[in-house]
Amino acid sequence: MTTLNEAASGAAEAIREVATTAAATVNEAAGPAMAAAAQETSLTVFQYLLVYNAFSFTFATMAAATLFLWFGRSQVAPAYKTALTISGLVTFIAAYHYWRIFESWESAYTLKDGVLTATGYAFNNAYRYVDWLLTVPLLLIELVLVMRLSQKETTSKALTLGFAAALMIVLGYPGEIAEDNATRALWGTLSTIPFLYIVWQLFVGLGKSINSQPENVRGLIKQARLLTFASWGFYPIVYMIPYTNLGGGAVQTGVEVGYTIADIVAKAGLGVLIYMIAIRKSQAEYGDAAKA
Ligand code: RET
Repeated sequence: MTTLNEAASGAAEAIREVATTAAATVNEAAGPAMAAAAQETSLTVFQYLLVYNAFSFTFATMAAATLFLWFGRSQVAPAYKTALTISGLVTFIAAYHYWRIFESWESAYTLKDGVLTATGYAFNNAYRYVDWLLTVPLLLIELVLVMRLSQKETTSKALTLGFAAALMIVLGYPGEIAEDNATRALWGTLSTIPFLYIVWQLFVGLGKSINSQPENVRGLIKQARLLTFASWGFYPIVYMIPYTNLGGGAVQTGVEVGYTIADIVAKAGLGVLIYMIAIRKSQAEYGDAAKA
């Protein structure tokens, strides 16, 4: 019995040894292959720098817009201060995320002696979606606030538009990170449903209340609505860049730079328009805004 046990444990030991050696060999073989994979990138040096500079520029733009909008609060009537506070919050949240996106881009690649290599650290594009999840509902609320509708209308519009915006972002993310175009198209289509609802609300729903606005701001509010519509329409177009047969590097550059341009227009651009609307409405309703 003892001999049998001894034989069995000896056999087990031998098997363990063989398995360990085999695993070590596999690891040795996979090691250099994995290291080599980490070096590959289809980005050119130009594309890498273009995205790098776009992120850096956008961080500066968002930070500057935040200061402008928050300092601008003192120039408008109390009723419009919240709209400027929120507008500045949107650009503040964006500035933070662009800083993180920039850092993530920096750590994903190294550019040394004119040679671009991937470090193996993944570029994190979840920052973008987390940013949108926070800022898109705020942007819509900002647009509703500056119109100064009745309490009931403000609450119901802010809630339904905010919810639809969050749904649009949550449904878009699985498609954004999908490897294949079919999955991308599926989630993109689902995300388009709340997107169309928002566009319809902006044009039809808010359109009605525009007519009750003071004469001198109607044009600006329409402009703000149009700017929102045009910049928002740009996002799904950028989302579709991977369907083209441009190379991997060009696709990645197009997506990053495209979303970045859209973000500047949708956040900082809209912020400036909101500021102008608030100033004009303060003047129309209170005369000198500073005294109001
Ligand atoms: C996704 C996925 C594909 C379908 C659609 C999309 C729409 C995105 C939009 C984003 C807007 C972002 C803004 C950010 C600024 O703070 C998610 C790309 C329709 C409209 C305004």
